[in-house]
Amino acid sequence: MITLGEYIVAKQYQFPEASGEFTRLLGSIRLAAKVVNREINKAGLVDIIGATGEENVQGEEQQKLDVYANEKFKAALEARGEVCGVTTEEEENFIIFNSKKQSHSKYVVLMDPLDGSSNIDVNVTIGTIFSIYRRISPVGSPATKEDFLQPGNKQVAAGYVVYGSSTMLVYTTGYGVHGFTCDPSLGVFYLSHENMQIPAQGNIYSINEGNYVKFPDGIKKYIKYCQERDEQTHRPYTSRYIGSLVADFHRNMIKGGVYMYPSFASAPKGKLRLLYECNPMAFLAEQAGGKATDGYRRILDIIPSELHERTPFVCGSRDMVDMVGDFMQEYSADG
Ligand code: P6P
Repeated sequence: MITLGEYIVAKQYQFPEASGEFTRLLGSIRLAAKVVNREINKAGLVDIIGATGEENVQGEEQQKLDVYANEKFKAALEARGEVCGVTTEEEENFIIFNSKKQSHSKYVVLMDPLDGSSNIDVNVTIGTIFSIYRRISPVGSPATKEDFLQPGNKQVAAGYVVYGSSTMLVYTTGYGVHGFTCDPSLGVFYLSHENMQIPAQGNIYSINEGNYVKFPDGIKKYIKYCQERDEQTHRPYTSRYIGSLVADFHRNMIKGGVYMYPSFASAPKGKLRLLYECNPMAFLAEQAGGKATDGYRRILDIIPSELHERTPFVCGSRDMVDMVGDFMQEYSADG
């Protein structure tokens, strides 16, 4: 039974230049995840469910737990002093941590502190997503916007916490994807899924078909396309859509499948945010043998221009993502 802390230290050799800062940085995320997990597990009993009556920078109704999670992760990152700045879904601009120690740190973090928060009040799985980069601005100076606008292929680490039937922290540092399950009696994350691999094929697709009613045949054409391409099996395809990216992604990591959030009329760039939702999930997917595109381009190669920019997103089993790409090119060719 290896704990997350022991595992991170044991793998520290993979970061010869790191002087333990990275280990302490991951430790601060682990701590905040435990604090948020504790609050989520009693959300129905304390005044922490429901909306705040405020809107976040996305114009979305803020849930009390959104704000709580945002504050706890920011506080943990600031207190540990291993990052010089953070961007979160809940903050309009990036936040600079500029104590002497913090301004000399090498890393910045981007986060969706609580993803899928519309599920909080109905007790459905939600998650936290994080993405870590080395800063490009000079150490000792305040973090700059450019530190946060790096392409996903520059990430040094990414991961998520899935608050489900059990709470798991899953992360990659570019050396595979590893999952840790929290023992609630001890509040300790133990290694439970080492070197996770997404099955190359699967029969689960996750999409909000309600967004695409203007293309009544669109998804049916995709499934038919998969089945024709899948001539060996013609397996029955299954729709599974939880409304929580982390939950859908995690299931597909284990069972195989594809998650899609293409653009549509009222969302020409799709809904998901490139920096703190799509890039970290794309890094994890590729490290687990899967793929992530915007239907055409590799997500990790997209050059960001804004902190909260959105992108169409297709992610999961390699062969199913390829089929979406082919299908979308063929389908859009049909007009
Ligand atoms: P819709 C949650 O807001 C989220 O960002 C993802 O976690 C989830 O997959 C998606 O949006 C749900 O969006 O439009 O289907 O409700």
